[in-house]
Amino acid sequence: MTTFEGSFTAPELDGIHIGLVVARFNDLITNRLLSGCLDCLSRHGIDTSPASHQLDTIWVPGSFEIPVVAQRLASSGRYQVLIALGAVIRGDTPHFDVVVAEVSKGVASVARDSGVPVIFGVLTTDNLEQALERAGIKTNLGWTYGLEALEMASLMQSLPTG
Ligand code: INI
Repeated sequence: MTTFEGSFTAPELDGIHIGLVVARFNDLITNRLLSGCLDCLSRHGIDTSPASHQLDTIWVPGSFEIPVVAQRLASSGRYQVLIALGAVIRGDTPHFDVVVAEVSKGVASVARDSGVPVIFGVLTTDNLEQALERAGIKTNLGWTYGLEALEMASLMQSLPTG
């Protein structure tokens, strides 16, 4: 029996390329997720400097636009893993369900169709307070998404192909 699991500092992570797709809508939250994510990646040896060749950050207007950009990045062949960061807050708008459905289904199908893992770092909350709690007030899930990205990039490189 062979057991496969990803790690966070493995040699196979040397030189990997990570694409971050970040929604500007609710950027009070998404900027916080992004900084937590970059902190995690940098503490695991990824070059997160402005001159980095390992990391590209692409801003989109809202979470609804994440899948089309993720699809473009995935098909480029440049990235071993993508991270989608967004914040969809229910508030009073029925738009919430439309945006959540589109981004969640879209991100899942990009990952499945391309074979490039896409970390689903889109917060879906009832209100701003819950989003803030998850974006640094209590914990910063951006950090967790960074860790999951490294684990998936490492895991996918260790799995058999063909
Ligand atoms: N986009 C978000 O990322 N979060 C939201 O909470 C949100 N709400 O509530 O409307 C939102 N809407 C914008 C949407 O993602 C698109 O950018 C827009 O509809 C243009 O296509």
